[in-house]
Amino acid sequence: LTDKPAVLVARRAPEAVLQRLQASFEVDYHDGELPLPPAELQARLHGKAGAYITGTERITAALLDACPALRVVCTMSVGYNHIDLAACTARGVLVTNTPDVLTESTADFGFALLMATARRMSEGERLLRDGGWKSWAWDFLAGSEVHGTTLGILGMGRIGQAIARRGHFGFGMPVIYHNRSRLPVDTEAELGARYVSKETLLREADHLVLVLPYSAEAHHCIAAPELALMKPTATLVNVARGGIVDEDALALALRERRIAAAGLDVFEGEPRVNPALLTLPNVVLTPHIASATLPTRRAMAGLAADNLIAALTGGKPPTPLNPEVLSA
Ligand code: 8YV
Repeated sequence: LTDKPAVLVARRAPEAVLQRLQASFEVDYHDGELPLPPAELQARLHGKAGAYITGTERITAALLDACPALRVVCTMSVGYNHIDLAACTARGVLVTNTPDVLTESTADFGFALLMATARRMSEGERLLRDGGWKSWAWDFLAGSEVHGTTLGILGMGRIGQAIARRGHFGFGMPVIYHNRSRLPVDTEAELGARYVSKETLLREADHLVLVLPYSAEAHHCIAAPELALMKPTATLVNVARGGIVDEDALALALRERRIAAAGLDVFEGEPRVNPALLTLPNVVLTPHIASATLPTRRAMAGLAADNLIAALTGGKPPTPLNPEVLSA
């Protein structure tokens, strides 16, 4: 018998992180790449004080009610739309996420996806691998310009600002953005960013990057009417959550060339991908890897562990989402 708190580590974690957790806790470890089915997640969380999860395991009010011993949920992700935060707060369950440590690598990937999409990299590689590279023409695989064109950002949080910085300083791009709230004037000046309405953003962006958190309000906020406002030469990039975009409407707009191309790292039903997207030439599709560098993933896992250890050993969790439960 041990007096260490019991926790569930619900997905494979880096070895060093697991060892730190095992030093502090009685760890029930799901050493797998697939998420636990919801019923098994609930069964294994029962009686545990803490949960170390990723961006996939859903934490619902019903699950919380079935696991009354649970005091803290630490997700190894910055997004937390998979967690019912209000239900956690109402039950005094602390929730933590992993902001900041993934900002720069996610912005790198967002910009890379923009480049790959505008410059038709996947299409070119597919053609080459399929033996279709036979000739040269002046417009062979000619794409859209990136440098000097207008970069639009929907959702100007930490990652949005990091992408804006890359566009402004690296590629001489005028930046326009729309967000729930305006940035301070000096931050706008530093990023060369201009606040505009959502409609102006859609109309004026040459490359539009979605980096807003997912919520009921953000669900399908890019659908047919929004796509209709975009330039036929524009590209759309999504590194946020799939549910922000109406994928059927997007596939139609891409097929009819009402926008030029899209780069998507996230999908509404992932890991399932809408078949309408899979057959289009003018898309770059990646399997939700915007934060996937080893240093960043280690930092995210380490921060999730820091939060879990602090929360259950009387320390101060570094990145709480509902710090009010700590003072209750
Ligand atoms: C994660 C993410 O890879 O942080 C997020 O919100 O979407 C990604 O960085 C994913 O959620 C796994 O935890």
